[in-house]
Amino acid sequence: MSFQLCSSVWTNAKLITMDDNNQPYGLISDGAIGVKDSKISWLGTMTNLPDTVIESSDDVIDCGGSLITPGLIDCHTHLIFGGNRISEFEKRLKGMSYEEISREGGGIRATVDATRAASEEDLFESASVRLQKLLDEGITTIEIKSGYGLDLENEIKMLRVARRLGEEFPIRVQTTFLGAHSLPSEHSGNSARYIDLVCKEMMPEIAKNALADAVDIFCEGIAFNLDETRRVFEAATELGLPVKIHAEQLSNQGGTKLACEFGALSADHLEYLDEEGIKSMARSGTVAVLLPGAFYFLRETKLPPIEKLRAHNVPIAIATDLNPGSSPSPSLLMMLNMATTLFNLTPEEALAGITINAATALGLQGQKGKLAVGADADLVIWDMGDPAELSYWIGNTKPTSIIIAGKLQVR
Ligand code: DI6
Ligand code: FE
Repeated sequence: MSFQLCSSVWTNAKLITMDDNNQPYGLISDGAIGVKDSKISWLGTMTNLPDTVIESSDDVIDCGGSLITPGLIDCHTHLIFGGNRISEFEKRLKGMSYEEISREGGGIRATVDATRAASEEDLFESASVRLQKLLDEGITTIEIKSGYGLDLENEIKMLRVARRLGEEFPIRVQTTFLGAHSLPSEHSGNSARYIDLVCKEMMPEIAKNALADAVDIFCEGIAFNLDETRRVFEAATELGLPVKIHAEQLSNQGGTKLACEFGALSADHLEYLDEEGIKSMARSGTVAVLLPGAFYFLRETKLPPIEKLRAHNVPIAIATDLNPGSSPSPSLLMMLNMATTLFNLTPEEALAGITINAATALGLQGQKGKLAVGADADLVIWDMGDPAELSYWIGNTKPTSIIIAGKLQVR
């Protein structure tokens, strides 16, 4: 037998590589892609596909002209939580605002109570149901935040569940410590003391146990201010953890600019971001993660500054923000549709937002989010002729096949 370059090869496919080849979507229209040992080992046009590759592969799958995209990436989720916020949703429908509910002690704090009351097993079970829905849609990499425990024990409980999801599901899980999501009621009126706890006790313990891949904070009038954000970022940097931020979601506090000083991977939400913040993102290579689900569900009317982000070449990612309060949607493809209809992204920009740019937002550029030799063999096959179709349907779009780390997922 000749040297085996690929153990499996998919032929006659439209490859949506999302890799720069001067074609929209990095398209290779009559392509083939081979994998070996969990990586992409060959990729090109059918014309250039060597016979020896086909002859030496264990498996050759004819795609009959279907699309193949990189595995999709949801780079901002709060997948793990107890309970739900249906009654709060009803209050908001009657006119109460998200901020009013939060100031009354509802909102994030209500989910903190329910998450603290839930066992690790309960949290694993409920998060598994949501994760399966994302997997069924072709999501092969996900970021999961803590932030509903808000004390050492419960933040660790959430992060352990996130790590276990990464072990028991084929999906790659990146975890984020979001201890500074909201001030827990037992620290009411003493934000400085809680931030002390986050920086001096929680974060070092979490880092020691390798439970977090990054650190996040909610910088907002109803959450933490710039000084507190700086303290959290300094502590994270000290521990060698990259940072990201929930910023300018409800007001312009300047959190993005500060995050960029710390080389943040991403700044997320950004409806109220100003030009100064955009310029600092361009300088630091920070990804703008836009969350159309939260924009829609909170009935926000101020659009994120898309035109200016484009003008300054800031990479844009799109994510579900899946959480019980502001974005209860386990569908990244629904977000793709909303990114085009609500935020005026082109279908190509939107798809880059859940592939190549989402990979960069997680620090996984080169490895995830594109079809290229040497990248992880996470592929999704779609019975579609045009990649714009991915953002065209409003929900319930399913791929034909999902391959993760070179392995076909049996569903
Ligand atoms: N902004 C959000 O949209 C989520 N967290 C945040 O900081 C919402 C979290 C929640 O309402 O439970
Ligand atoms: Fe969020």
